[in-house]
Amino acid sequence: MQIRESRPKVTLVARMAASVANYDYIVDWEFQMDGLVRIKVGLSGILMVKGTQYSHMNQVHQNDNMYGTLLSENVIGVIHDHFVTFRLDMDIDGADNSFVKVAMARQNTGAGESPRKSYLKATRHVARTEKDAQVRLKLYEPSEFHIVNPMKKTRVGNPVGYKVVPAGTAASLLDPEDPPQKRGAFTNNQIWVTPYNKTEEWAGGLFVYQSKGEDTLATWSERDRPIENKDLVLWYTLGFHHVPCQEDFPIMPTVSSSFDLKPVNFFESNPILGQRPTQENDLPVCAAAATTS
Ligand SMILES: [Cu+2]
Repeated sequence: MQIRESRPKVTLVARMAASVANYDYIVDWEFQMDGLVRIKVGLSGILMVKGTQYSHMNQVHQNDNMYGTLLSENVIGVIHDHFVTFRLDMDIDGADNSFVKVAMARQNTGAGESPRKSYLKATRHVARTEKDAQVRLKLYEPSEFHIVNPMKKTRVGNPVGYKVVPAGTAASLLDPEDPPQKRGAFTNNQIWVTPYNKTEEWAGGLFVYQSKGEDTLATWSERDRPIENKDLVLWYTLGFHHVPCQEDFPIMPTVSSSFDLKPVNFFESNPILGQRPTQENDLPVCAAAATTS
């Protein structure tokens, strides 16, 4: 007898929408049944534009500094960035956690050892202090980023953890000494880990527009405090570079990106298996067409 079964995927979504100046930011927290938490950010709004004498690109000389795209007659959409930072007060099976970078690298085989030239190796590095946990993403030096509870182990002895899984993001291109970059210095890295401190809540500081960057995540983290087996806060920054295009005008279609918090040796096996259907009717009993008549 062949048993076939299908179930709808059920995801709990908690949505928050914030109107900030000329944009709306839609933040979705998706809680999935396999333990994955996907955090999505969607941006829509009205572009920041400036006036121009140009009404057609044939009037623009190569050396003219437009710093944007001609969207319509006499309207330029200026190049800009968006950064959304998440303050994640992680508590994996208890308050005291550690941050582990799992770096992947190519290992070359020795001469005559194998017909293969290379294979992959993963090396775990437990971050001891804050500076050890500042991460700039690199495609050709990949790492996984785990938050683990070193005191809690699975049946086979792995520390229980969740990993932060970056997806599409962007790094700031401004000069580090540029005033907006000093105020937004939390964008200097995509990941930071700090020991929990209730006064350190806003990555750009409390009074961003009046500040000289003296109260940001970057200044707090400069103290390089110990973060091993401590109550930790993980900061992840999602970025978007935006070179406007005509489709963004006069109102923008939604642009979105996301990152995941994914269980890594948190469950003993795939937590989906053996889960009960959410409703009785979710579990159809299928039979071959010939036997149903
Ligand atoms: Cu934009």
